[in-house]
Amino acid sequence: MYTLLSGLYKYMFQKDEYCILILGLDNAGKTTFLEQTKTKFSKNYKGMSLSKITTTVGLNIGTIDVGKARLMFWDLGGQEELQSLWDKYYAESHGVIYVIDSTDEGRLSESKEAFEKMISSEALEGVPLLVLANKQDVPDCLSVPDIKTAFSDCAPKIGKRDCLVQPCTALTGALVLCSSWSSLSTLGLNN
Ligand code: G3D
Repeated sequence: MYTLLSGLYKYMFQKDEYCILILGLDNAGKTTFLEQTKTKFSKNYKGMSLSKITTTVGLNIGTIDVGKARLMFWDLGGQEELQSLWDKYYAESHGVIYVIDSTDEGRLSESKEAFEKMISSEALEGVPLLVLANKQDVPDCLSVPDIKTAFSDCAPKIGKRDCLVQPCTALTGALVLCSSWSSLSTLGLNN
């Protein structure tokens, strides 16, 4: 009887847990994206002032519940010396959000190299990717087609896994909420 009841309880209330990595170069807007997401999806979470966010050094963690899914985000530092730590988290991850600073054309090739190295990892084979072209509020920033063109030679390495590139403004949350989350849903991470 206890087993039956506990099974029923788990079926009704237990959430499926997914680990999502938030990766990208330093200054891309990873922490800002995570803060906006937590503010929107966590009832009692009072977000930190976005103007006080400093670039990720080490790891920021956030958990949100969306429907029957619990999403655990790991926002990893993007400085060159910290990128070598990314692969320690790959085996645990169910999805990757890769954030690009659309205003920083000068570092786009650096970002592409980090992206290419990341998707080349066997541990991430088949893991869905959501690429966010962030800072779309800034006039004359790179558009999604610009970024797709710059990253086009990564296509063979992306292979058959789900991959979407979305415009995003983490600072205001405007596009973060409407497009990024429907994208996660499309990728099957948001039940
Ligand atoms: P990181 O965690 O990837 O290192 P942060 O990046 O989240 O710390 O953001 C780096 C800088 O980019 C921050 O500015 C932040 O406010 C800014 N930023 C993040 N998202 C956006 C966006 O959508 N639009 C604009 N215009 N700026 C954004 P500071 O000045 O604090 O360094």
